Amino acid sequence: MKLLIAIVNNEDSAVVASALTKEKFTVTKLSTTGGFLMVGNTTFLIGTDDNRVDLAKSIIQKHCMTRKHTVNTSESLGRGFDDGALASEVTVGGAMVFVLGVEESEKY
Ligand code: 2BA
Repeated sequence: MKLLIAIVNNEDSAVVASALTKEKFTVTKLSTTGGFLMVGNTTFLIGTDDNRVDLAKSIIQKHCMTRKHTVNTSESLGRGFDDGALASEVTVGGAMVFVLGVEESEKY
């Protein structure tokens, strides 16, 4: 069994959750915050059999878009007030997906 941790843009999260559950994945959706931009994103926890990992990844990839984000002064806290980083543009996602091995999974 594997645990996927998928960090996606808030704007894609509803369609990703819907597409995953439609394919019978069980997901937990967490409200999270990126440490660089300090803006909200969504983290999915997806526990699944090894042979379904590629399907989950392809669903996430299909529904997550890359976006440009202009960084402004009020979002500088996460970068330690680094003046050089202000008013710059970064490319955010698609999605960031980590795949972890699960030693044990039990439901009570
Ligand atoms: P944030 O940390 O808010 O990062 C937003 C975007 O800012 C990143 O997009 C990247 O383009 C840029 N960025 C992040 N850290 C940077 C740095 N130290 N220097 C310069 N630019 C930087 P993505 O790479 O698509 O990441 C989107 C979100 O996914 C991140 O939001 C974070 O919440 C998460 N994430 C990405 N990689 C991660 C990792 N290795 N570990 C944990 N979380 C990660």
